[in-house]
Amino acid sequence: MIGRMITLEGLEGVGKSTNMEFVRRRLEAAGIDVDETREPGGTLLAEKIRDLVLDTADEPLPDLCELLLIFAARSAHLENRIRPSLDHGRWVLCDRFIDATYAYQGGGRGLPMEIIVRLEDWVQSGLKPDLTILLDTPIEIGLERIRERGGSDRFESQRLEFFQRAREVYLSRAEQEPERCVVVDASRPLAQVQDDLAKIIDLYLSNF
Ligand code: T5A
Repeated sequence: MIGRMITLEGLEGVGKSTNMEFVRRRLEAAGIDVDETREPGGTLLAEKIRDLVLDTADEPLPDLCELLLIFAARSAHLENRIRPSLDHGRWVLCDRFIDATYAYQGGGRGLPMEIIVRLEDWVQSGLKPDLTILLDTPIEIGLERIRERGGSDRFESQRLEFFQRAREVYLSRAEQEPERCVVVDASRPLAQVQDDLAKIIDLYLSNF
């Protein structure tokens, strides 16, 4: 039996981390063995790369270098964790994956999409999430939630236009791949967001 891969995506503060546990529990309640992970990160090596990408360093991180680090982390994550889990029939639940790369490095940073397409082909060799839930809010709402929570990393200090471009890429990818992506309005109260998540997961499971 081969496992399935589900990703949660969206901009800063939309509620991905908050809802990961909810989705995991819903899957586990259906008897599914879940491997919950995140990107960048998910293995010891990939978490070290995550620190390089997120920490505000003394030396500027060029955009292309950032992109390559993210794919380097993904390569370790895929070979050392995601593929082995899927091969053992586990379901991988991942906080961000390839859509974040198109949104942040392609949309936000403005790197050519063709480079990302080529790296995706090379690193992922066709592996894509089976289901992606895009939590979407107007940018100001997510950033306000982050401000209330306190602390910020290299991305959270970007300008509004960066997130506007990233959001447009997220939404356009979801529109182009409706069989894989579901968009949830995450600006509503958490209980309503989780009602939608429960329905999405139950519908997905009903197809097995
Ligand atoms: N990145 C990642 C790339 O640039 N390219 C890539 O390819 C990949 C994979 C990762 C960074 O890496 C970048 C993007 C990211 O900037 P991260 O910390 O994993 O960083 O991701 P963040 O989005 O920064 O994580 P956050 O924790 O900031 O956002 P979440 O997880 O979406 O938000 P969450 O769940 O922590 O919630 C934020 C606050 O809002 C509240 C929560 O209680 C919390 O206080 N909240 C709500 N409040 C009211 N109503 C609701 N519905 C709420 N939902 C949550």
